[in-house]
Amino acid sequence: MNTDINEFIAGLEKRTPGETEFHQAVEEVIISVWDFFIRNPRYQKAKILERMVEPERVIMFRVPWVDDSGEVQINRGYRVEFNSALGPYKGGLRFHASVTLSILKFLGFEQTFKNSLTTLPMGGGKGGSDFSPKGKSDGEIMRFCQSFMTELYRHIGPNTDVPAGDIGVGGREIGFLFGQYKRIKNEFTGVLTGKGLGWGGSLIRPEATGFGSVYFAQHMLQRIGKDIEGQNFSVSGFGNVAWGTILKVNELGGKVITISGPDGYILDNDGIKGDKVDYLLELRASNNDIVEPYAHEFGAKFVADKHPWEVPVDAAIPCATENELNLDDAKELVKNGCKLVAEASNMGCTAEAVGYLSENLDYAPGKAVNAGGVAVSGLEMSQNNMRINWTREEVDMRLRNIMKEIHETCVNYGKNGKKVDYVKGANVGGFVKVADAMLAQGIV
Ligand code: 2IT
Repeated sequence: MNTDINEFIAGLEKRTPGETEFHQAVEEVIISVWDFFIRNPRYQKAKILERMVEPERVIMFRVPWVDDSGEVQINRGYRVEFNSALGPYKGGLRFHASVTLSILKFLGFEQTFKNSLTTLPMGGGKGGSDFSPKGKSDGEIMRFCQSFMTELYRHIGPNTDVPAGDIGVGGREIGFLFGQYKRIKNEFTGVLTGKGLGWGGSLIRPEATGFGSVYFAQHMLQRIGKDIEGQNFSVSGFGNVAWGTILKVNELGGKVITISGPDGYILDNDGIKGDKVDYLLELRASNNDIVEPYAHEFGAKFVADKHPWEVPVDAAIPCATENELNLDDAKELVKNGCKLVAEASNMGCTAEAVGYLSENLDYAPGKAVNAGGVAVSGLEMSQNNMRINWTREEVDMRLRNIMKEIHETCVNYGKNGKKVDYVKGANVGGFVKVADAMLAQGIV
């Protein structure tokens, strides 16, 4: 039996060579839950951790499509069905040139604990493709989505696996994917979330990841006697998560002064508000994947090839992608007086940055902070199954309650004297439910 954490990690690395992002995500969880695991022989005996780090199923497939010039293109499609102990596999699809099996395994692994934290009945999964929407026409995106779904449809279903969006997959892509699923299966079901409002989508789903992240940050701040109002925030990214985050920070009286893209970051000391927030949607819809045009449009400063973490702020909310904030960035934030980092991106901080931030300010990990997105996906599934639509107020009230409960779970499992170890809180809180369900369901 495995009672040595280093042996456990070495074994994992040996079985999954080169999957560095996956190793990073697993190690963080293993370190958090190890004591708990060792103290509970029934988990050890049933090899719960060993089973948890092995996806239930990995599907990889060819996605051929024809571009606008008539040339045949081949991409690779994936669905990692990680854990179904708590419900149907649930998690987004990512379309980005950087997508690898390692990245989707790390995302699917984290999704399992995140979904557990939401308290809703959802297992964990993730999928996507190395297809890059950058520079593609709407027609090309549609043909790619149709080809992708022509293979994926046989593996998913409203009670089996319910994908949604992630980086590179928004309302437009979900529409194309849903249309093809419906055409092949001749079934109108809630097989995807993030659907349009007129055809089965939920109010607040587009805003949910950002709104939920700010609700979570608000609880973190309130615990240390502060509030959103009057605070300056830095945000990275300029997609759906950044957009929702900025809307909610503004509503609660804070100010967001940065966004970023692969080309660099924008510094707008007047605050990103009003029309400027709507402009983010235009930037994303253009498929160019750059933020510099914002500077020309609104007379703000553009800093090429840099991350926004060098800007002095009270709080930072990373909203872009994994490992977007490293140890040097963490030191810079702390040096400049930042008091809080609420990670809205999945594994946005490197392991070294997490260590440094946790010691020097209040830091919470993506699987807790950004769980509002998948939580409202869960609410979309409920509405689809009941064939009703909840009001904006109803969905928002449920989202607020879920984020409050996730914060309480983190405090319960992560309290350490006056401080809260949000990493431990989120990991142990997410783990217990999944582990107990796996125990109850036998060796499967
Ligand atoms: O990382 C995430 O939680 C998502 N991309 C959302 C997943 C979902 O099923 O809504």
